[in-house]
Amino acid sequence: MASPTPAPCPPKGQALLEAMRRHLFSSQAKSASLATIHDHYVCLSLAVRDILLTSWVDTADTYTSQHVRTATYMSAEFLLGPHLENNLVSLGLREEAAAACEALGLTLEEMLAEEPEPGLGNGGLGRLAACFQESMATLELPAIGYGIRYEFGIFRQQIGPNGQMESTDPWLARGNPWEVIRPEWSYPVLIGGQTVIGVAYDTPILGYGVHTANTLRLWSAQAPDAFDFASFNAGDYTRAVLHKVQSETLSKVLYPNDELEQGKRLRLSQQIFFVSCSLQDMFRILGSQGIPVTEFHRKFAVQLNDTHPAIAVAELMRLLIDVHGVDWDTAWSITTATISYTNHTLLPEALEAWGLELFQQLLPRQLQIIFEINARFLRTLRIRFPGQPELLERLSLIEEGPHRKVRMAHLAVVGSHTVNGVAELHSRLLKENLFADFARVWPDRFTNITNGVTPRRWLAVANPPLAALLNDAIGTDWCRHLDQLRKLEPLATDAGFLERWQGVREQAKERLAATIRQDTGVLVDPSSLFDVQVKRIHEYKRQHMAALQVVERYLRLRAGEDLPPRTVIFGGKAAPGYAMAKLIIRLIVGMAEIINIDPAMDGRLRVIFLPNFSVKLGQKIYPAVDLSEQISTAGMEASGTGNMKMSLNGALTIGTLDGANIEIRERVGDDNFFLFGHTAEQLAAINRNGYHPMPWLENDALAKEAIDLIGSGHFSEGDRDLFHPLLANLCSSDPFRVMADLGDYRRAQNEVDSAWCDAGRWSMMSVLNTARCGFFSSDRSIQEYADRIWKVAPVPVNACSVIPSPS
Ligand code: Z57
Repeated sequence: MASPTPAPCPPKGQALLEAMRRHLFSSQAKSASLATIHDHYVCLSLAVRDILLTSWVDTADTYTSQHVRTATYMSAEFLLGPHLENNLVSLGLREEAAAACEALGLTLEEMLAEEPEPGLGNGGLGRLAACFQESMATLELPAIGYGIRYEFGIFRQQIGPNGQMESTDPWLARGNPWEVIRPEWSYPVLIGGQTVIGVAYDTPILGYGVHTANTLRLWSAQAPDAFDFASFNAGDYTRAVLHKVQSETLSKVLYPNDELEQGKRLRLSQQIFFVSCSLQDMFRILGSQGIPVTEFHRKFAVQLNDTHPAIAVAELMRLLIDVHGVDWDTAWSITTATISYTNHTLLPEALEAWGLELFQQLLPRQLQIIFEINARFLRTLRIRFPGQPELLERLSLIEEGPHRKVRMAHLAVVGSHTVNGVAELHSRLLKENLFADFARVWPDRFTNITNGVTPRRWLAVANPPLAALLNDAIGTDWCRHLDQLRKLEPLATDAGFLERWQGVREQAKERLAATIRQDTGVLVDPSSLFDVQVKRIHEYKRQHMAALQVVERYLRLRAGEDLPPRTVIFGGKAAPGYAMAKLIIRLIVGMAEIINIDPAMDGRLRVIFLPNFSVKLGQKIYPAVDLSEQISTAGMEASGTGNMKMSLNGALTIGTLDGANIEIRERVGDDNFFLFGHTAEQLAAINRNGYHPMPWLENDALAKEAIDLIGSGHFSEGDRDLFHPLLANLCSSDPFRVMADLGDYRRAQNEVDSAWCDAGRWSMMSVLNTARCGFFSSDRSIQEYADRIWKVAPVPVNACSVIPSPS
């Protein structure tokens, strides 16, 4: 419990400075004369950590003594981004930290730049998990995040003349001041007949302006102490060490695929590894609080972030039955009362299905349990739907055929009490397509919770000038209650306010221009329209459609057309094995090389590929976006969250009716959104009649000219073959319907050009985007999960002193 009489706390700015000096000596073992910038960064972080430890320890005490119901979020990815600035803002200490740095002859900016980001995720799914952790803490919800402490996060991307090059991300190489190892909390996991130990590493997740600091618990793989002692005794020392290395590779590296399942054995091992450790940890907590195992579902709600942790259904059954002696039926009630599952995609290539052979080798007992779950499930179906074997085959947890597979999505649906999609359209399509049969069986199991993003990182931290303007104009409440942004609406027509708004936007664009200069060497005009598409490179997101549009613009400018100046900025990683995505990057880089030096452009078109898109870089980009490109093929982007970050910071969207774009448009108003493209329904109808891109292309002289120019080698130093795979694909099957949407995309882009020319109106639309985006706070998403799925209530943590409100 927190102490009943709060002790007075020392002034925090002074405490920071003193703690930095102390840590230089006691943690870094250096004098000021030898200290590097990185040493100072570590000292500042440790000083901040000292301050937040009070909240962290008090939070754990409160949760333990009050036996609180707890939400656990299981995710193979947490794309956290740097901690330091976020923690400073949450503690209301940014100004104090800046002052402490200055007292030491440093700047806060150089400290922040030193922090390597924990890139333990690929894209939207991992970043969502990170936003959710922060919102759970801010809403004072008892929660634990469970995942993997990858030693190497998402690869670092460099861009050369041949496109993407990958290198490793050794983010832990210089230590990590934000984690605490808990060797006393480690658990054995049996995989393929060998035991691996998972050791807990805890990172505090601070709530904003509250005393709550929740825990993100990541598992690191270790060989058992007495590892392969038998072979060691037999003199085969090297073999023993090799085995040790093998088990420790489990948490070595994050698989760099977003929305592609490769069926790799190490990946399945990672999944059972972190899921089993997490569930064993929950049993340990239960036991330490004297709660019987049959109350598991009252103590814990477990959210599965996609199917990566879906093995939890079988593993929880195994632990209940084999380890804790519970009977099958009771175990099954507990499991389904505990688990719920979020689906994040409809793309078939992303749906996990593990070959039975591999499963049997690695996890024989869990497979046996899955078979039993399936047998019981199919039995009830046979009674409810007699004479429909095809229905049973479609619903089975096992995919039949020459290579039988375990369908992880089916395991997740059967083992959960609730299944949710991540935007209205996505959740509807889930019920109509992917899970249509399940929706017949259990219509009430399916629901929607639209994604959100945290306004702390994505507004307060990323865009301090905008935050200051908001504080001044509508008060400081928006940061915890993002709906308050509504108060901006009347200011959208206030000339004085619009001028300040413009000033804030210019600052952000100048800042990004400086980053672009540093990272690419290209000078861009901060007064030009910043047209931005940053996200993973994937054909369904259609970066190649945006690229075609840029080539068309280039042709029109060369032909003498008068178009307002634009800077088109791309960023994003391609999975190292995804050739088409890498070719798209290569095309953009080739275009940039030619267009940026063409004097005929006369400063009216610049193309930039910003290397190594990351959370850190995102924080610089999102505030500077004028036009947000959200152009996926309708029905394919489950939600999108970058769309929310941009709109929140005052960007206008050009987008399709896909994912959360639809809900953004509904809220900001159709006058303040550039809509184009076929709807998911229209595309389905087109598909039924057989789609071919040629008829669309034949009537489109400009598109043809653009494709011919690319094919001529204009952007590849005369190489006519380089982009052939991309162009041939577009002109033959065009799986993502680029040609069907290209003409309407151009029309919408022309509307953007005209709208941009009326600067006053553009500013007003920009304000209205921010004003009407409050719904897309991850606080709102988490409130919905807590109320409708987890049934967890806030548990305030007693504060040592009132945390100062942010400046
Ligand atoms: C991933 O980043 C997403 C879905 C997946 O199935 C995998 Br694997 C990775 C993304 C969706 O593509 C986005 O549309 C969505 O906004 C995000 O998950 C968070 O829900």
